[in-house]
Amino acid sequence: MRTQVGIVGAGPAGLMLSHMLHLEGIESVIIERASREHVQSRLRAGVLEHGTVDMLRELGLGERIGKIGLEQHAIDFRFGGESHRLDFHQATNGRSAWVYPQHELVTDLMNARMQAGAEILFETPVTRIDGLHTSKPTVHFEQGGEPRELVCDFVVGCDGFRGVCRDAIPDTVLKTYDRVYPFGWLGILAEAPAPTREITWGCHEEGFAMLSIRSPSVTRLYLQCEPDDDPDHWSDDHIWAELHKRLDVPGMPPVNEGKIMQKGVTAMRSFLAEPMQYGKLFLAGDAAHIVPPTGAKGLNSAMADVKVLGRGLAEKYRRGADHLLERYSQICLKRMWLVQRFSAGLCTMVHQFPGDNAFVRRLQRADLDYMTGTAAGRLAFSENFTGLPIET
Ligand code: RFL
Repeated sequence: MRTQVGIVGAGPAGLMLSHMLHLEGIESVIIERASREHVQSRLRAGVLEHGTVDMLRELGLGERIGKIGLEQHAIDFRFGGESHRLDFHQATNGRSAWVYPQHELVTDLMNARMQAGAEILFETPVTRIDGLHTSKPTVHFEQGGEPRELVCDFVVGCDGFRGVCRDAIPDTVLKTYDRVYPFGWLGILAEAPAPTREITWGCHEEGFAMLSIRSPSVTRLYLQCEPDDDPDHWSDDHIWAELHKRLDVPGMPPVNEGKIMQKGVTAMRSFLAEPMQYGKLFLAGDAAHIVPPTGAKGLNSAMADVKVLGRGLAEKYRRGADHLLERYSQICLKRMWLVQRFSAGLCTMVHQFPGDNAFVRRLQRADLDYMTGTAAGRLAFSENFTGLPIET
């Protein structure tokens, strides 16, 4: 098999890149380890930045988000027994965020690619890639248990944190940065109307909690827990008691209880790999970087990488210009370190770390007071939360 751009992974990064390339008349093949059903049903991210939504609209993918996406103007931070509403729409003169679940975005992308007759191979795990410094970079994969090869001009690793593409960069070249947090998130999906349309964060001295509307009858809720907690150790009664304790404040409607439809624990880490390009290989999305979910940046950062890469490849094929492609890693890393700074900072501000003393806890409180109670604090949060600019 041969194609222009071989893409490993049919997550949001791989599908979006393939869609962008198609609009530019560039051929691609996506090779995905899992089944189509599995890819489309994974419940993950839920909050999109202003720039991500603009990008979806510009690329003809704005219809369903216009119908079922929920535009957000503020976050309600709850601490000290009070509500502190931070209006990021006002602080940024009109920028928003949208609640739009990742599986809906993946469905939009999958439908667009399928309608255009895209070549996406499912249940075909990639085993390795090679030839990255030759004119025939090759993706080796398995199909029905048989070894197969895809020869391309460029290979893009959109295969997530546990993919194989990053391994193709030699240890002497690749530098990784990592922080593992001593807690995780227990996430539930509940058949219950959210008490408010706005995302609510409980910054409580017994642990963080978060609430986000998913639809008029479904709420997504998270609780800080042990990083290796077994979700089955949390009874429904215990979950609701903790959510009430960490999120409810006087004068605001309490958390609504309902049937718990899904329950899982996510560990938390910050991770970044440098460089994001090696020969004819480019890494995009979780393959290159992971952030704790607190800042809602993982999916959005994947979209930012793909925007730069899609334009770079378009310039290369259209005009033979290498300018943007050569700067891909540098452009993405510069933005990504700012995203890491925001995500790690926010994660540290709102969670309880085992062993922290009273002084550290008062500093956390002072950070929350500054962020919600001063114009400078509100602006800094709002610029980052609604999305930093993407240089292309
Ligand atoms: P993905 O989605 O992990 O897709 C990678 C794909 O590659 C495939 N793959 C392979 N295919 C072939 N051969 C191999 N050897 C392969 N190895 C892997 C996999 O099967 C998969 O299909 O990476 P991508 O495309 O970079 O997208 C990244 C996002 O999925 C991720 O960053 C977000 O979900 C993170 N995230 C959030 N991001 C946001 O922007 N806003 C949010 O509100 C938000 N909330 C979250 C989140 C992630 C969470 N979890 C579960 C980690 C909330 C949670 C709880």
